[in-house]
Amino acid sequence: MSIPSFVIGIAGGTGAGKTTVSRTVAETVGEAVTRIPLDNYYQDLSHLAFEERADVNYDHPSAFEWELLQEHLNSLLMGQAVEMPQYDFEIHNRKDERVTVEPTDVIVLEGILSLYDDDILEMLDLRVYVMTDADVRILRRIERDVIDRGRDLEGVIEQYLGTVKPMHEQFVEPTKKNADVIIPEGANRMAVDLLIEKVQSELATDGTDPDPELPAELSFDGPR
Ligand code: UZR
Ligand code: MG
Repeated sequence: MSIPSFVIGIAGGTGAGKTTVSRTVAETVGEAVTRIPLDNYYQDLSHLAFEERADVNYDHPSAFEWELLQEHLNSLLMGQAVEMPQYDFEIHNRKDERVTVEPTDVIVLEGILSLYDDDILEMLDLRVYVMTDADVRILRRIERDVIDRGRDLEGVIEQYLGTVKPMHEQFVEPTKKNADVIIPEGANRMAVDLLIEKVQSELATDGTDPDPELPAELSFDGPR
């Protein structure tokens, strides 16, 4: 177990490629990286019937349990393990079981509104926005929801036009201005490689002085 030294947030619209980018980073760098999908922090809606849950606006910030996410990130940053909820898209609800997540050197928070909440933004060392054209995103979304999540095409279109698109424009897209880096197209290999290099260099300098040989006024931590 370790105290995380580098926390990355990866935001962007549905189908932008956020999960692919963060999975590629996690798989390439290895076990020093822990992925926190924002999807797992959708509110617990067990008190609602399935039909009511299907009608919830999951693209609005109020759909997420921000306090729990903050609490978990804080715990991880203090070196404590958390019991992370799991989300089931087919039933639009949290699963009963949670998984234990141990803190590692690098944490990657990934989800549509990862760059939305001020308190969360403060915890992030690197803020990334994956920017993919809306037509590509809706095609991916149709493929994923119809094939992987057993939804029908009409429902996907209705949801997209009814909530996904307007909420994207109102809440997700504006968070682009909070980003340090914008990745055009999720699977952009060069951008992902640069991200991986950055993570690896952070791991290499973890907890050490940038260059102990340099006098303080010349080191990066010294006065500018
Ligand atoms: P990503 N979502 C569902 O479709 N059902 C749920 O129960 C919970 C979430 C969708 C959500 C959002 N929107 O667009 C998307 N709707 O999951 C976010 N409508 O996931 O970032 O992987 O696309
Ligand atoms: Mg995803």
